[in-house]
Amino acid sequence: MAQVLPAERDLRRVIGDGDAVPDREVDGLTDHDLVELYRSLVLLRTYDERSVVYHRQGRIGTYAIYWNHEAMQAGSVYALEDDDWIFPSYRESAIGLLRGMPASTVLSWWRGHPAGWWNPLDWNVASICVPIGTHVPHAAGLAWGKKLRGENACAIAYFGDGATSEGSFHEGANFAAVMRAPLVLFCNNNQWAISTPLSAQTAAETLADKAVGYGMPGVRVDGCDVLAVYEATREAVARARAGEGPTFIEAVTYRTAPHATADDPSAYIDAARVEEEKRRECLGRYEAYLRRTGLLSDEAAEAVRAQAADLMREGIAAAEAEPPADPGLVFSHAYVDPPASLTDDLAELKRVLDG
Ligand SMILES: Cc1ncc(C[n+]2csc(CCOP(=O)(O)OP(=O)(O)O)c2C)c(N)n1
Ligand SMILES: [Mg+2]
Repeated sequence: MAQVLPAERDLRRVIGDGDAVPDREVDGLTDHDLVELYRSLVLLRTYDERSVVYHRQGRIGTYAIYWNHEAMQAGSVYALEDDDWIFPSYRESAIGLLRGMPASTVLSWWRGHPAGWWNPLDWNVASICVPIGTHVPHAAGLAWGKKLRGENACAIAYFGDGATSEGSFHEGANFAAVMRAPLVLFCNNNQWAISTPLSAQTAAETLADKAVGYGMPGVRVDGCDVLAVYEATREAVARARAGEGPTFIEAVTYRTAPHATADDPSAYIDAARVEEEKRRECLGRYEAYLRRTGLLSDEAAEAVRAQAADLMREGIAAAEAEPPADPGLVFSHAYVDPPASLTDDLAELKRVLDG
């Protein structure tokens, strides 16, 4: 029997507050690693902030904002090897950038253009999953397959607090634990599922407690602390590679942006809490940490930001240079034998577009 410990209740932290709470160090991380993590954070932040502007300009469609979720994504991906598979939800739409995927590809996805349909094998990044939690069993299956083939790679699935109420989360978590699949279950607990607060989502004291029921360790980490996220994920990955099965990571944060560009959170959110959380947002905290350790100058920070801004400028230009998509694609790939009504709908769409 696997020995299952009660979930770590306390939030794991590495970055202090520059005052009473001291900084810790993560074993094995070099100065180069620390600066690379900064690059990742800035890249993701720049993608997110530019995307909101592009949305307002009508250049991309509805967009799921991930502002202040960057530390969870950058820290966890940095703990992976390139052979490891990433299964993102819409909240991690741009996570492929950390593997070198062009910004134009992700922007095309949000433009609803087929240039945004990448081949998962090219980056070991699965398609962005919009249905809540349905990618968890996919990730568990892929991880189990890696184990059966004797490969060393693992998989990580990203999902939200709301996803832990879905059947597919349960099925994937249970299956991975029973099969000892090399899987990391990474829960972004931003405390909201659109307008549903965490208190209405679960009666469990913490989400990490759920791990115990599946027979896997559960870890709680400060989701705004990129180094704590890295450290926790590195341990989970080591367990996975050692044949010890999955780990559930609950990264705790608070959603400070709307759920997506189509949402108006003023109807339900606590505005004072949002302001408080914004003051401890993950990029600013990491920047302050790097300055305390003497690893980041104003010039270096500016150069990293300028590089990310250039990448986005080139990305949107490349996405907009794509030839218009064939509207027929909307009707493809769903049916082997499309029903007659779809043929009629396609003909009508073409008439409207041509007219
Ligand atoms: C199966 C399914 N049911 C409902 C929805 C509608 N929906 C979109 S986002 C969302 C909230 C998900 O919240 P959470 O899992 O906490 O992720 P977050 O958006 O906070 O990252 C819901 C219910 C969906 N996309 N898929
Ligand atoms: Mg959520």
